[in-house]
Amino acid sequence: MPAVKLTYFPVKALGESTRLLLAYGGQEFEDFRINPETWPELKPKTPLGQLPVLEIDGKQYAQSLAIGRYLGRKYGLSGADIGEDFEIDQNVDFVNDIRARAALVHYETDEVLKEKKHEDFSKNMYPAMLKKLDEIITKNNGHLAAGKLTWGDFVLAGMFDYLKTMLRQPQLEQQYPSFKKLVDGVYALPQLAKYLAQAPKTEI
Ligand SMILES: N[C@@H](CCC(=O)N[C@@H](CS)C(=O)NCC(=O)O)C(=O)O
Repeated sequence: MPAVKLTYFPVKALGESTRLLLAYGGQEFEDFRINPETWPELKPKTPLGQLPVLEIDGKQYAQSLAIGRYLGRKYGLSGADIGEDFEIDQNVDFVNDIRARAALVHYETDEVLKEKKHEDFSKNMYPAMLKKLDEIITKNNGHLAAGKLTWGDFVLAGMFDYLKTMLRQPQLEQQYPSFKKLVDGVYALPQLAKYLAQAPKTEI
């Protein structure tokens, strides 16, 4: 078995999909949750100056979605053909668009502007995007794409708590039960049980 290490901060956010996919694939890995204080020292040694970074037998892989796509192919969680692969990429990118917009607000340092953006996005952007995501999942038998379990489901499940926090919608799953069903379905996969039993519990 290859030597595998996943380096990320001590949260789920953009790192959890990789942890879940590795667990699903039955891959033993070092789950290295770096102390943010020591990050500046490691940053220049990573491919893009960002985390997560997956290391397989000494080779480093960056970008959480590219890693998800790669592990999805490896563990039989990609599309049956290039059409399905496209659909997975498209819908994963859409989820990532929602995350990126919410992150624009969440990481805004000007508090006045932050609240203004939150109000604007909550009124003019999030509702339509979340409704569309609900439609996509409903159309795909409770999955993100291709009507079946794919690596895209792991992306949404892994970042779900982070997304809810950034959207400031702790009750999001009550409004959209389809989201909860998808996320719960991933976390209930028997292949993940061992990882989840020992993984630190984090809010995001
Ligand atoms: N598109 C990248 C985004 C990675 C990213 O923004 N990582 C953040 C943590 S969530 C990070 O490394 N921040 C520290 C820094 O940029 O120095 C991905 O999906 O992997």
